[in-house]
Amino acid sequence: MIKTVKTKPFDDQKPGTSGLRKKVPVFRQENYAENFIQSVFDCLEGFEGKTLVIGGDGRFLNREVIQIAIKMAAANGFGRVLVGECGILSTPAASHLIRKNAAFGGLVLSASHNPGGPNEDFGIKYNIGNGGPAPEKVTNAVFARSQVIDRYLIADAPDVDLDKQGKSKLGDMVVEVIDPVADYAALMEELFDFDAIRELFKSGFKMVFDAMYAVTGPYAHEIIEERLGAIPVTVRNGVPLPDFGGHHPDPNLVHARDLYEFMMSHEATDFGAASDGDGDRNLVIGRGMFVTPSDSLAVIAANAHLAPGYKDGIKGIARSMPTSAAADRVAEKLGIGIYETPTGWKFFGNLLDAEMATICGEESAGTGSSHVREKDGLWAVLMWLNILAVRRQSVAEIVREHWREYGRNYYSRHDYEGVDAKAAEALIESLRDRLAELPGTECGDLMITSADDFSYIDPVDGSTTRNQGIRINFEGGARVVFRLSGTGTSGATLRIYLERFEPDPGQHDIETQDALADLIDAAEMLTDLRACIDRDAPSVIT
Ligand code: VG1
Ligand code: CO
Repeated sequence: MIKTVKTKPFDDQKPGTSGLRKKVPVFRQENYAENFIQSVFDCLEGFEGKTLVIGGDGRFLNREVIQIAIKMAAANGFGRVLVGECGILSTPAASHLIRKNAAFGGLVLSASHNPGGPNEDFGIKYNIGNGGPAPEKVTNAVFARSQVIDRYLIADAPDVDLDKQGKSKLGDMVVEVIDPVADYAALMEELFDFDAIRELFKSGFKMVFDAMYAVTGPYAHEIIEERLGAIPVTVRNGVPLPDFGGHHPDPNLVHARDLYEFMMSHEATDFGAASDGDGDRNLVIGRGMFVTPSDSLAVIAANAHLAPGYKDGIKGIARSMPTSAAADRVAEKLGIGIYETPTGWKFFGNLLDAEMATICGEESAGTGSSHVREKDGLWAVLMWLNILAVRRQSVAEIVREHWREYGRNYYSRHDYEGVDAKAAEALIESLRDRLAELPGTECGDLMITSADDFSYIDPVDGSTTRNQGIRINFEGGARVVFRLSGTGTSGATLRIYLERFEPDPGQHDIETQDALADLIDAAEMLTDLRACIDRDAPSVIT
C-alpha cells in the first residue's frame, strides 16, 4: 500500500514569515507539495502512532493538497489524522484542535490574506504540538531537508470523503472528519461572557461581520448569529469560496473598503468587523471610528479582565517590534511584562508557553492570547463585544478614553508591493551600512537619536534572530521602521512603519497621515525612496 516515489529537490521551498507561500502554478508542479510535506515529516521525530491535524481555508487547491497530506501522513506512520469537514479549519481552530487533542502537530493549508484561485496564492504551514507555527530551528531544518530530498512516501489509496463527518481507516491510520466549528465555539464560550453579549444584542445593538468569502463564515454564523443571537444579516460574505469571490481576503482599509465606508456612513451599525482568509486576522471599526490594530491590542490588554477567561488579569503583553508602543504603556500601568519580538506569530509561542505573556498582537491586524498559539480574528471580535457589553459605551468613547488615559500613538504602515527585489534589498542594505553614522543627524526638522537593525534573543530558549527590521528613532519617541515582507509571492514588498506619540491628544483629531507627515518625509530623505524603488506612492496605506 505504501509507495516510495523518487523525486528531486526544488530550490525555493524556504518557509517565510508564516510557512511556505507560492503561486498555485508553482504548487501544482509535479511533486512540489509532496516534497515540502515530506521535508516536514523528515525533520520530526517520534510521531509514529500520533495524531496530525489537517485543514485549510478552503482556497483553490485546498482539497487536493489535503488528500495528498492525508495519504502521506498514513505512509509516514501517523496513527490518526483529524481533518475539518470539507477540508475547512481556520488557523486558530486548527491551533485549538492540536492542543485539545494533544496532537503531535498540524498542517494548515492557507496563504492567509493573499488572493486565491488558479493563478493566485497557496501555502502550507506546519504547526508544532503547542498549536503554534513551527519555530525557526524547525523551519530552517525543513528548508535544509527540502534541498536534498530524493524520495517521499505516500499511501496508494482512494481519496477520503471530506464532505461527511465520521471515522474511517486508511491503512493502519484512523481518519476522522470532524465539525470544524464545534470545539472552537465551545472554547469561545468558556472565555467570554456570552450571556452579557446576548443581552447587548437584545438591547438593540447591531453589528456587521464581513467574512470576506473566507474561512470565518461558518464560525461567525454559528457563534455570532446562532449562539449570541445577532440578527441573521449580521454575517456578510459568509460562504467560503475557492477564489474568495475574486477579492483579497485581507481585512484592511483597501480590501475591506465597503465595510469601512459603511461604518463611516449614516447607516453604520454600532460595530463592524472582518477577518482574513484563514481567520487569524481582525479588523475592528466602531460607528465612525476605525481602530488601528496597535490601539486595539492596547485597549484589549487594558480591558481583558472584563472577560471571564481573563478575570484574574493578564501576565504580560507581547507585540511584534513594528507594532506601536501603545500596549507598552498599558503593561507599565498594570505592572506586567512587555516583550518585543520579530514579526510573525511563531515568536510568541515560547512566551505564551512560559506564561510570561497572556495577550499578543501585531500591527498587521493580528491579536490573540494564550487560549491558542495563533492570532485569532474571531477571538478579537468577541473580546471587543465582551468589552462593549460590559462597558456599554461606544467603540469611539472607549478608544478616546483610552487615549486620554495613556496618550495616543499615531501610526501607519506604507507598503510598496511587488517592487524589484534587488532594489528593495539594496535600500535596506544601504541603511544597514549607515546605522552607525545616523544618530545625531538631522532629518528635516527631526533629530535621529538612535538606529539599529532589530535583533531578538528569545528570553525562554536563548535563540537569536537577526536582521528583523531597520529602526530609526527620533527625538520625542517617534520612529520609522523599514522591513521587507516575508509573505509575498511576487517580487519584494517593502514595509515602512511610521509612529509618533502624542501624550495629550486633546479633543481634535489630526488626520493620521498629516500627523505623520514629518516622518513620511524623513523616510524619503533617508533612502531616496521613490527613486530607489521607482515608485511614486505606496501600494497600500494602513
Ligand atoms: C505579514 C505581517 C505579519 C504576519 C504575517 C502572517 O508578514 O506583517 O505581522 O504575522 O503576515 O500573517 P510579512 O512578513 O509579510 O510582513 V497571516 O494572517 O498571513 O498568517
Ligand atoms: Co491570516
